[in-house]
Amino acid sequence: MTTIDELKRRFTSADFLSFVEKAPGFIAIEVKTAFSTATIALQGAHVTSWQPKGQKPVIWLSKAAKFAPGKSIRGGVPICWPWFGPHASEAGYPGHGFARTIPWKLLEAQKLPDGRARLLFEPAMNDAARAQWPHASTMRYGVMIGQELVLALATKNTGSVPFQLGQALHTYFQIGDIGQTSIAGLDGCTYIDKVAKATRKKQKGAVTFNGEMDRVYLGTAGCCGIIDPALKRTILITSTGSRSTVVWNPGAEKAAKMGDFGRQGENNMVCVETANAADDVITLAPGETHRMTAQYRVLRNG
Ligand code: TA6
Repeated sequence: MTTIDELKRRFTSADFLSFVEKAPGFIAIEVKTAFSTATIALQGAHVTSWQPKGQKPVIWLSKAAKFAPGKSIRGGVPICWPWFGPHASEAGYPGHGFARTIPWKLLEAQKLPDGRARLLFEPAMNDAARAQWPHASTMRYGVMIGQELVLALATKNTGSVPFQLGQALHTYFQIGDIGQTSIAGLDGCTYIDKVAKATRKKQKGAVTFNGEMDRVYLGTAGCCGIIDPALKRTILITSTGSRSTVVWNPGAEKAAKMGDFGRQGENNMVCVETANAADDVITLAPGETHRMTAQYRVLRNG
């Protein structure tokens, strides 16, 4: 497990980084650039904040989020890997895979000539993870912090047989008021409606919210926008290597039951997840690498 002293020693010259211990054994990396600031927990390489200069935070983090080894963090950008949702056959395996609750290693951190910061992580697989994922693979996760936030997840099959890969960047976005918020760019897409017995429906127009919503949009085109009149902005989401977009808001009743949403947290967040899930799960051939990226940019509206 990486210690904070080891990080400070390795990245002494990186004046754009600072390392904090949010809780015993729970290290976070604070990144400052001319364009924006970000925080990344080493567990799960979990981006927990990103705030462009002059903007309100773009990434939502529950005020009741818990920072404990092995416990998923409510908010930020949980990495769902190497499966999305419940495991296909093992009910006892963790929902959304193990990547978000195991320790990761910071491999590299650079300040680019244009002022952006680029960090590269890889998961420190432990015995429990290997037991749940008996496939030869490597995985790298890149985080680019600037006027935009760019996340890149690359999985390589280093074995001799194909395997199925499900994944999502399960991003919680901060919004002013879920009741006024809409999502453009999914019109005409088929989705699995998980709050209606997983029936398949077709999206008509923009996505609007009225209580719990949990949808897996299939065959999506890699560009959508969260239109937030309350905060007078649109968050533009573009992706590559992703065929699914998951849209989730738990609604008041489910959020209250989850216990780590904070008071009415569900009013100020929406998950729009860049994913490969359900019909869009990837089959990775031996030697093949699959790369999925998500890019977030804030456009002011007024
Ligand atoms: O992405 C939506 C979803 O699959 C919902 O069904 C809900 O379970 C959410 O993820 C949060 O899951 P978590 O395991 O982080 O509580």
